[in-house]
Order: sequence, then C-alpha cells, then structure tokens
Amino acid sequence: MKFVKSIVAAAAAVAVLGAIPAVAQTYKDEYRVSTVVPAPFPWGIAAERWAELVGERTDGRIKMQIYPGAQLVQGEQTREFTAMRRGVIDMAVGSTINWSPQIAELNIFSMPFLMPDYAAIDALTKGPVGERVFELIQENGVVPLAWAENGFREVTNSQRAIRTPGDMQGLKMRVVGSPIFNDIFTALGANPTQMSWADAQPALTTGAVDGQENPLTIYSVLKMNELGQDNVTLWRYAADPLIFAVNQEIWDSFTEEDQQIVREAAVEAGAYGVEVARKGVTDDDQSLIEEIRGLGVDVISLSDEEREAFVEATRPVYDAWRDRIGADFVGMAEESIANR
Ligand code: X2X
Repeated sequence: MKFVKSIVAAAAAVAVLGAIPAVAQTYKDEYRVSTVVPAPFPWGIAAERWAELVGERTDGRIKMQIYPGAQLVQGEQTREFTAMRRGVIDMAVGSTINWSPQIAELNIFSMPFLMPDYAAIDALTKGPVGERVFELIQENGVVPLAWAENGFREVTNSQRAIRTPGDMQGLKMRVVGSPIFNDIFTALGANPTQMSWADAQPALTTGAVDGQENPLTIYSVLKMNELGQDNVTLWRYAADPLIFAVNQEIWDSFTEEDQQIVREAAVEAGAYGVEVARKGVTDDDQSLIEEIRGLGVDVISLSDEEREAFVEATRPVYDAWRDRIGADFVGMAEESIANR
C-alpha cells in the first residue's frame, strides 16, 4: 500500500512538473531584431520576411520588431554581435563584416578577390566554411540559423573612373569596420577611413569622403548617383553574406515547436533575401546595372586582365590575413571555391 501511495505521489509530481514548462512559457512583448539597413534594401526585406513568417506561424506568440540603423547599439554596427550575445539585442540579421571584430574567421568573406562569382559565395556559405562559421558563432553564445546576402561590394567615387590600382591613388574612401578593409585600400594607394554606415551617409553627402564600397543594391536604394558617386567599378573584390541569429537565452526560452518555426522561417527568408539581393546584378540579369548606367553613371566592368592588377596589388594583404584568420581555414575556403 505504501508502495502504491508513493507511486501515486510520484506520478502526481511528474504530472505537476510536466505541466510547469507549459504554464511558465512566457514571451516578451516584442523581440528586438537588429539590422543595419531597412527595407527596401534587400537586407531589410529579408529581415521583414523573417518577422512576418514567424508572426504568422506562431499566431503572434513571437512578435519580432525590426530596429534598423544598428540603433540598438547607437549605430555602432561592429558592436552588434556583442550586444546580441549579452541580450541587449534579441535577434539580428547581421553582416559578416560587422561581426568580424568578434569572430576573426568571418573575415574570410572580405579576403580580397577570393570569391570571383556567386557560385563561390554559395560554395562557402553552403559548405564546410559555413558550417565552421556557425559552430564558432554558437561557441560564442549566439544561435545562428540561416544565411542571406548583402552582396558583392563594388567601388564607387566622385572623382574619376577606376580601371587600375593607380586610379585609386589618394582617394579618400569610407570603409567598413574590419581592419582588413583599411589594409586593402591602403595597399591600393587610397586613403581609407573607417566609419559606421550612420556616419558614411553624411560623409558622402558633404563630400568629406570621395568614395565608398557597397553592393549596387545599396547604391541604388540610396541613390548614390545623386551624392556625386558617378563612377562605379564592378570588381567583385569581396562580398558580405548576412546571418540570421538569436541570443542563446531567448532561444532557450522558446519551445521546440517555436524554435523550429523560427529556424525554418529564417531559412526561407534567407533564400528569398539572396534572390532579392542578386536581382539585376548577376551575369544572367544585368538589369540593375543597366538601370544605373541609364542614370548617366559610368559603370565599368573590369576585364580579367584589369582585375588581375588589383589581385596582384592586394596579394600581400591576402597573405597577411591568411595568417590572421588561420591558414587551414583559408585553405578550406580556397578548396571549396576551386571545387564549386
Ligand atoms: O556599412 C556598410 O557599408 C554596410 C551597410 O554594407 C554594412 O553594414 C556592412
């Protein structure tokens, strides 16, 4: 009888304990999602799609609110990853460039002229390099879910057409937040200044800088031609994928069902984001490039030979950063690209 009683008591305890997670399942009023640029930039579109899909599929249980302009870190986009790790930011769709100060391996996508085409970007994000990057992010206390894309970063300026490294001589260039960009533009003879996106826009408007580098989708949404950026050189020297990620504690607070919804929505939004980011700027579809030419902008496509001169000029930077990032990891990337 005693035995039966204790079984009943144990069963009751299990029932109560079992019920606790469901009862205790709480949600925040909103989950704060950080991005640098909003819609209609492809980056913002990808983030919005993620939020929409999650909202629909959780019947509003998980409400994601997008905070563009890296405003949750006062515009300092290179602090986004740390803020997400600490829970100041719940979720983010972030550029590999902006998170590279915390995870050196993310500089792989900024290695000059490593990725010649879109298949090369895919070979990295969808292969062992991408897997390793996700492991590293996870080890840093953030849950990575999916990839999207900012795009190939093309160089623009207000002064002159750029066809050779010599044309870059002395140009004041705004560069993004990893020191590898300073090294690349210094090697090319330009005069780089690192600044946030928030500071870059006024700097371009006032002419404090001569030029910048960003995907053509960014150029076109921002109408950079109206800011005097009427020389564009397509050189595909680097590209930044985007990563969808969630703070670990927030992730752990979700039920398995919710986790699955959030992850699948990120994968879908990421695929859509890549599609939008590549529209009009691929070998098969040059419509955005033509549209920009139509505005009277000088858009130069480098020949292979011309491009090679830039590859040569930045080779010492590539070699130095191979050591900083890790020779094995860079070798893995080179191999994935060679076999794409
Ligand atoms: O700051 C930039 O140039 C941007 C918007 O492309 C990134 O956040 C990497």
